[in-house]
Amino acid sequence: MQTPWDTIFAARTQRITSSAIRELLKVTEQPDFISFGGGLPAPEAFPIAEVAEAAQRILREQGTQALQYGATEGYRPLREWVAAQMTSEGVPTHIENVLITTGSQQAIDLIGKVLLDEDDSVLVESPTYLAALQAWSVYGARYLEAPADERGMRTGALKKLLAQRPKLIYCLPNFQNPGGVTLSLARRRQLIEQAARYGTPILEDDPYRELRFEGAALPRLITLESARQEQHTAPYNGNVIYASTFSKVLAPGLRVGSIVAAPALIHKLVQAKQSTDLHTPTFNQMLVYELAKTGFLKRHAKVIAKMYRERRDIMLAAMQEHFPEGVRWTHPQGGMFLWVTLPEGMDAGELLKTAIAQKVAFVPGAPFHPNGGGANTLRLNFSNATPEQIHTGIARLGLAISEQLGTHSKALAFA
Ligand code: N5F
Repeated sequence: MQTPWDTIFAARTQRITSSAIRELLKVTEQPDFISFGGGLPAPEAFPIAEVAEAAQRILREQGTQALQYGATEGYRPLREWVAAQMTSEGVPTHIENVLITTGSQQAIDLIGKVLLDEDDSVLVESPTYLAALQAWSVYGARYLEAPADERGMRTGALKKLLAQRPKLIYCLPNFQNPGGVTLSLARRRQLIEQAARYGTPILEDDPYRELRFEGAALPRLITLESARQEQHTAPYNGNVIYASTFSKVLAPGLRVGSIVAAPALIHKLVQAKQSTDLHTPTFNQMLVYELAKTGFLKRHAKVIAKMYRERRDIMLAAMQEHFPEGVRWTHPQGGMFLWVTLPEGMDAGELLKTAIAQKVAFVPGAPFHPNGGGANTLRLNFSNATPEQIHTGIARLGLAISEQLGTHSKALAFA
């Protein structure tokens, strides 16, 4: 007898859904397809020669260690590097504050695993990173939404929301995914202050920080919060959980990220990670460390930011040229995404069908809204396509929007 799989899945699998981004990746693999969908780095920016050279050196000099199991906490020199980095940014960080993760996606998942009980709520920006929602929904999370505008999460709404006692606040302060917006300094301060009042932890998810195109960098939430702590020596013991990743400044295929947080939380996260994957690949961690310790990654981030800035500018100009009136979009100061709002009543999911027929894709905005809404919004990635593809792709998309808009206004006229 064949196993009836559908009938034996655990009850929680009903809450496991597939990511709109991952699903889209399959469609966009066709030739001549232009994708503004997934947040993929520009392949031209991968430092292949440097990685090859470091890999050979590691295998030659530390080959047995590189290929062996390692500690769940992570490769010690890389943890020390992260700690030194954060300390220099005003957060007194000890190695016991640091956990190396398999990408920051794992950080998000592990945090859900150790903090969220069924029906616990998480306060999120709206819209927010859909794969965080996807991860936490499995643990039975519910969501409270603080809407975001051009200056990030609207902190005016916080008091009322925090009174509902969410377990966690999830915030993406820099070049937010999906909005592309950056949390202002005043709002950063308000967020820290309000969260401290209730003792609510904040997960600061910050993968795009190094990819700033213009303007001065704003302090991290963890840095602002650390300054408020009574204790100014390591280990850091505050309420902010800082998640970072090497995916955007080096390569996502290596799957290396990090968490900096209070030792008591790190300890629990380590236990949770043990049963998940034992540890992040040793070889990959050593590679990251080799490229980080020399300052190469810092310099390389600047090269990437320059490339993405050019792509953002091309996309903004092309949208100005090709998008019909009534369509609005954000102007990110960095990162990889911008956010488009179509005229009220239009449906980005419907638009995607027309767009795919014209060989261009984006991620519809609805899945970034945990409690519904956002049907007329969409996310565009500008890092992965070449300048030529951006020109062509935005022209195709403009045409698709105009077509849809025509049908839409006709439908309205006849209604
Ligand atoms: O560190 P890593 O590679 O696991 O990145 C996860 C992650 C965590 N937090 C935020 C805010 C992110 O934007 C990401 C990466 N997100 C990309 C996206 O398109 O939204 C990558 C998804 C790529 C994919 O699903 O193939």
